[in-house]
Amino acid sequence: MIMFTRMALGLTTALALCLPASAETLRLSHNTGDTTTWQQGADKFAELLAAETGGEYEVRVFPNAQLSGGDQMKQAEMTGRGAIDLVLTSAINVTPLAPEMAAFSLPYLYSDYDAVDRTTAGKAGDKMEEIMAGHGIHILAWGENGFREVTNSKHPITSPEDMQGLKMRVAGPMYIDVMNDLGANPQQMQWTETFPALQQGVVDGQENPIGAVIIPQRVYEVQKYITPWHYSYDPLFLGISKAKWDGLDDETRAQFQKAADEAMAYQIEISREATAEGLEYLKEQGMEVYEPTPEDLAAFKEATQPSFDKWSEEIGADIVKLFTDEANAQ
Ligand code: X2X
Repeated sequence: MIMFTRMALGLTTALALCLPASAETLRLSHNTGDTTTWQQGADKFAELLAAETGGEYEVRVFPNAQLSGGDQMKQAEMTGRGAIDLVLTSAINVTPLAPEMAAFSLPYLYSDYDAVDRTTAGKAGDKMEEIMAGHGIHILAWGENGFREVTNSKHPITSPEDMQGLKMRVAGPMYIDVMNDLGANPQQMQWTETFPALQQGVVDGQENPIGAVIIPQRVYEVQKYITPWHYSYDPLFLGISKAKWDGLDDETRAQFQKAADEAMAYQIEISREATAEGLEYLKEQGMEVYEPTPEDLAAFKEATQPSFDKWSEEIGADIVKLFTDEANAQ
């Protein structure tokens, strides 16, 4: 009996040595549904972090901004004060907290993905990380929402004139100004409320990236027309509450970093793949695609220049220059 107890104790001790004392659960908030590439990126991070840390950290992913009562703009502020551990959200969502983050999404800033990647990997990205750290969020890695394309239920959008009077759902403040430039009637609305609003005709249209959001959230079921006008780019970032980050030792930080880098590289890859094949898929689902000509794009760009200028002032000329220099570098 004594022998048995000793053995049992020995076993328990051995087990305790190879299993983490107690796994810490971290809550990750994002504001799209559980079918998107955002969710897939978050799940990948959870899986990689558990593997890296031998199960010491468990990440629970909460979609649809559940942790901030459905308010997508509140997630960042809550992460900043440590009420949420991790956040995966897009730049436009944090502009109430850090207006500088709107720099990424200035109308027609980027011509392609290479231009985007130069800024997230360059001085512009570093500057944004510094600014977000000032709001209590340590950015681990950049991901991708993508180029935001316009859809609606009324008619094809071929020119700024076609936007006249359309009731457009938008996510954030800068897009209100851009839609006003185009003569549309913008309305700020939570993403989670947008599908029913489109379905019931409360709004006529919306704009979102094809691979990351439009396809996985089945926007084609409630919208007929799409124009890939690439008017604004929106990056994702995976951020951790700075208080949490500051409390981690160097080894653990390296594990978080590796998991975040790999998860966001994966999230960017699947978003770009889904976007590349996306228009074909949307046609099969019954959507009508208008592919704008270079002249059409020039007209949209010209029409939205007032918002570019207004928001450049809001963001600050130095920061805008970091972005334009890197976006336009060859
Ligand atoms: O709300 C949106 O449009 C979305 C999902 O793209 C963002 O979070 C900005």
